[in-house]
Amino acid sequence: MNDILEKIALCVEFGKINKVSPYPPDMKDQDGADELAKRALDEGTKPDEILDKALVPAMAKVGNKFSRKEIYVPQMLMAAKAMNSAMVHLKPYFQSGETKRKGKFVIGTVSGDLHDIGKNLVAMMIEGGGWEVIDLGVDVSTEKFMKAMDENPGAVLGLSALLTTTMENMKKTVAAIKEKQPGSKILIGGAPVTKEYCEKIGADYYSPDPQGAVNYLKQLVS
Ligand code: B1M
Repeated sequence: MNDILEKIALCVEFGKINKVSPYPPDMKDQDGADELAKRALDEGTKPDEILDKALVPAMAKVGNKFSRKEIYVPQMLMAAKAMNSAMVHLKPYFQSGETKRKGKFVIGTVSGDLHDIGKNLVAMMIEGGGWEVIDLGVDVSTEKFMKAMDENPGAVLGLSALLTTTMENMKKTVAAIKEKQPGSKILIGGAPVTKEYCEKIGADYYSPDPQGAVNYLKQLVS
């Protein structure tokens, strides 16, 4: 890997957003993911190379450290922010169609549920994994999920629920989507959700954490 890609990867892994960002203290006054991604593009590095060789592996490292409880939510959010600051420069290329994404991922927190911290982490990690993420937000009705899936054929659907009461709405959404689009893939997660519940409601996969979600999507397209 070339020097600038290695530096971008380190910035993302350790949450160095830009030069003025004081975090992490041992990278103070150094360029962050923001400046380095812009420079890499200016020097002719392809956007998909920055994504595949720097951002994706760095976010995978972050996800694995989080799964192993070596880092916690704040560090993961800083890493995701650093990744987003690089993505700002890459997005125009992806949006113009010049560079292809791996696929589309529609995500939301189910109806009645306002918790979005975990859902946002999953969305960020999946975006860092090279997917286009359509984030419908919180308290998303079955109808809204169905509309988004209709508008984005072939998209994988992700449902998050944090309350035992709203898990029931997950079941409703899964049933409605599977009836209309039997071939669609649905991934579910959230603190009260389990593998057994996933099997019971006919979703395709349960992941306890963002990295598991990224790995599931990765194997869908490999
Ligand atoms: Co709420 N809340 N809350 N809350 N809240 C919980 C979930 C609760 C366990 C607290 C408790 O009582 N101990 C409890 C639920 C009890 C239950 O149902 N069994 C609870 C309750 C009761 C409530 C209210 C009803 C309280 C009230 O008003 N009486 C109310 C409900 C509002 C509503 O949604 N309608 C409520 C409100 C809130 C706040 C608004 C104040 C706030 C949410 C702010 C926000 O999200 N923007 C809040 C918070 C912060 C929490 C706790 C403290 C933290 C949740 C969190 O963000 N965790 C929570 C207690 C706790 O968990 N310690 C609690 C960190 C986050 C990174 O983890 O979301 O689990 P998590 O996501 C993980 C995994 O689950 C997974 O990846 C993430 C990273 O590892 N994951 C997925 C998540 N989604 C995934 C999707 C996937 C794959 C993996 O694929 C698609």
